[in-house]
Order: sequence, then structure tokens, then C-alpha cells
Amino acid sequence: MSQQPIPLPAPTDLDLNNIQGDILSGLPKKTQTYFFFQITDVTLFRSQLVKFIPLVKTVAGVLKDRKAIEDHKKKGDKTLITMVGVNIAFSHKGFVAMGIDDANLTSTEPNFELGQRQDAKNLGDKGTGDIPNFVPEWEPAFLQDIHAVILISGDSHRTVDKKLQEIKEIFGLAPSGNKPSIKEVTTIVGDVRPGKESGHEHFGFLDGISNPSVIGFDTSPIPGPKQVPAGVLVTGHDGDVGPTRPDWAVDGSYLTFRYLFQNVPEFNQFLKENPVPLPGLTPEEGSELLGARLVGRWKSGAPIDLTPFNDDPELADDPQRVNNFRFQAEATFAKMCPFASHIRKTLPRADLEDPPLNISIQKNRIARRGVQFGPELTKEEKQSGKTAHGRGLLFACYSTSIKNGFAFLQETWANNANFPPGGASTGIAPGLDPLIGQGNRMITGTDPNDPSSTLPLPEFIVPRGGEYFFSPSLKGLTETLAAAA
Ligand code: N7H
Repeated sequence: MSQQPIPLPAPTDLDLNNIQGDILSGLPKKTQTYFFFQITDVTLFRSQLVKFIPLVKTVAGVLKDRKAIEDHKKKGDKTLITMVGVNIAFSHKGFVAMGIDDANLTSTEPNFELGQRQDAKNLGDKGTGDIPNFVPEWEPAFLQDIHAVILISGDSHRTVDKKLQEIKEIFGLAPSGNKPSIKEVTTIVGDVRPGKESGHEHFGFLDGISNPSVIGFDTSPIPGPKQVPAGVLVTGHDGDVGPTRPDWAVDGSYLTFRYLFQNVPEFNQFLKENPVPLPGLTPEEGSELLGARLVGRWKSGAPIDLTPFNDDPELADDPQRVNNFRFQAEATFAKMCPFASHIRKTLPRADLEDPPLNISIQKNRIARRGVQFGPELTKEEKQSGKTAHGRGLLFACYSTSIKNGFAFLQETWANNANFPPGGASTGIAPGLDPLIGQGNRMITGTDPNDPSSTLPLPEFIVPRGGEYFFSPSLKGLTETLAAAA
């Protein structure tokens, strides 16, 4: 039987001037500041918001910025162009404080309604007490109520700090004579890592390779997982499984923020102490292989499903191949990629999508927009194998459902030792996500020659804060949040 060409779905009609830029395009950044605050004077805040809204960068704005960066690079100019991008998002507590009825956003989203401080118990974060009095072991700032966050991305601290000052003046926090309408809770600065580590997170792995590509928006996606309908990321569009949205809640997205500390020297020490014992590998190569098998990719970004025993930087640099894999099935159990490796846990591809399960995972996709924070490793930390300075990832992701997106990935996949189910008939549980899994931390399948061997894992990533937000459209900001006094 000859194969029929698969018809492409019709492009989605997205208003790129109405959607905040970080949602679909990611604000361009070398540095990014997160300014978390409480609203203390609602009437005043709403009137000051009118002056803030023109600063918000839309998707159309980001596309323009990206074009300017591309043109600048084409000229061979290695300097950075001055650039800044501002977005804003509100928590459920923020909407309540403002007197905004956000029932449309909470009705099918229990995580958003609960707030992340309480939901942290469900996510597996350490802490004391039970919901609704759970106290996670977080930074004190995140134990306070947070009503909203302003994200400011840019080319340099100078540009971003200047914009933050301008914003503070609008809301009366700087000596401008304006009365304050907000109170700062905390400000966190993230920075892309320097030099050749740019684009790599603190454990050293290239990040940001695989993100959902959106039908009708990403017109030339690289080969990989199926494109998602716009409604997976943008409310009110095809693929949004939430309720029918009122006007103000269309063209928005839920933003999950997590303040994740990474124990980098301890991670490196662990790899050093547990090299994969494959014949022919030096201990260093065995340690590198273990790291790759925990993540599912080599540090270069090359997926181990395609190159299981050697890094392949050429493959990593090839957009046609770097994300074009489905995970090998049960027959090659654990030979290629451990079932519990981070990228297999968080996007199990053929494990769920192919027969016999045929489960669609489109609604579980998230758009990740993180940035690193904290300094590079010091000599002392490298020598001692112990963290002395806080560093990690300001994890941020967007989707039209936290319940199907971030929370599902964390609770039902990462924290579940029996997921993905591919190895079930072998009787060997895959174990937890070795990076973000919370609970009885262990993984199987790191040794390709002994798939049942179990490796207990220390904690490599420690959550120290976070909140769930909703990033409204420009129309929502202008007509409902700012105007309705
Ligand atoms: Fe993960 N890491 O450095 O090892 N992540 N992640 N993540 N993550 C990915 O494919 C990392 C975290 C996802 O589409 C890569 O783009 C670190 C959370 C998803 O194939 C690397 C932290 C959640 C994917 C890392 C962290 C996820 C993904 C490979 C925390 C959600 C894409 C790069 C400090 C609950 C899967 C790439 C796909 C990829 C790392 C956190 C989810 C290198 C260090 C909390 C969906």
C-alpha cells in the first residue's frame, strides 16, 4: 500500500500583537531579572498599570528583535545590540487581591488555585505540615504571598537595571514622587553562562534544544516531535483543553516558575564515583556516559538514543538530526536510553504515542524558558566536591494547563518509579527522573549490560521557591486589569 502524504493542518490565526512575547518566542536574553511583588494599593496599581503596559513586549516585538539580532550578526558584528524585553504575569492570589474574578482560570486548574507554596507538597518538595498549612523548605521570600512577577530580559545588566528602575518609578518604588502601589517580595537575577558554556545549564548540558513547535507559528520546524496546536500554549485556541475563555483570558498562558538550586560539584563527584563499567571505556569516559544516560543527551546535546556510547558533536550541530528520535522500544531495553533518563521521563515520545498504547501527549507539552543563576564553579568547589555558592536554574515554562503540563510531568512522570511503562514486561521499574524526581531516588538501566542494576541517587536539584502565574494578553491587561477600577 502506498503511503498517503499527511495533510498539514490549516495555520492558526494568532494575534501576535496581543500575546506576550515570552510565551511563543522566548524573550531574547543574556540576562533576565524576575521582580516578584505584592499589590498594596489596588486602585492605584491599576492606574499605574496603564503606564506600564506600553513597555510589555509582544510576540510581534520579539520577532522584530530576533530579526535585528540576525541582521546584526550577518554584518559580522560580534557586539551585542542593546535590547530589552518586559513581560508580566499574575498569580491567583494576585487576581484575588485585585478583585478580578479568575474563576475561568481556576475552575479546571487546581494547582493554580492552590498556589505553588501549598502545591509543593504534591510536587514532592520537602517541608512540614499538610495542605493548606504546608511549609516547604524554601527561601523565606517564597513563603510570602506573591501577587505578580515582572520579567525583564536583555543584553546586559545595565540595560535591564535601567528598565527595572523605570518600572519601579511607575509603581512608586523609586524617588519619582509617585505613591507606591506595590511592595517588592524579592528580585532574582539569572544570567546565561559565559563563553563556550553559553546555552548550557550548570551541569554542563546544552539546554533549550527541544521545545514544542506550534502549528501556524513555527513555519519551518526542525524534525522531531509532532507540532502542537497553538492552544497547547496559548489560551482560547484549538488545543486549549480548558473552559471557553472570556475575552480577557484569551491569548494568555500559565507561567510556572521554579527556583531550582543545582548541586553541581556533588553531581560531578557522583559521576566520578559511578562510571558506567563498559569494557574499553576509561573511568572518565564511563563517568561522562553516566551523565549522558541520566539526562538522555550528551553535554553537546546529541541524543543518546541516536548515539548511545559516544558523544557526536556533529550530530548535535545538525538541526535535521538533533531532535529527530522516538526512543527505542522494549526489545533493546535500556541499551540505548534508560527509560528514566530526564528527557525520556519528561517527553516519552514513542513510549506512549506508539502502539500498543497510542496515547497522545500533545496536551502535556510545555514551552521551557529558563535561565541560569549563580556563579561558575570555584576552584575550591571543584576540589572539595561540595557546593559553597548557590547556583541553578530559574525554571520557567508556559502552557494552557498546569495540571496537564508542569505538574503532570513532575508528579505523574518524574516522581513515578514505574514510568514510562515500556519496560513493564521485564519487571524492572525505570526509577525516578534522576534530575528532578522527588521521592525514593533511584534509577535502573544506567549500565547497558545490566539493565536491572539499580543506582541510588543523591539529590542533585533542590527546589527553593516558586509560584504559578497567568500571563494575560495585551487586551486583557489594558481592558480588564488596568481599566477596571
Ligand atoms: Fe529539563 N539538565 O540540565 O539536565 N532538561 N531540566 N526539566 N526538560 C532538558 O532537550 C534540566 C526540568 C524538561 O522535548 C534537557 O532541550 C535541569 C523541570 C522537558 O525531549 C536538559 C533542570 C521540568 C525537556 C535538561 C531541569 C523539565 C527537558 C535537554 C533543573 C519539568 C524536553 C535539552 C535544574 C517538570 C524534553 C533539550 C524533550 C530537557 C536539564 C528541570 C522538563 C539538559 C538542570 C522541572 C519537557
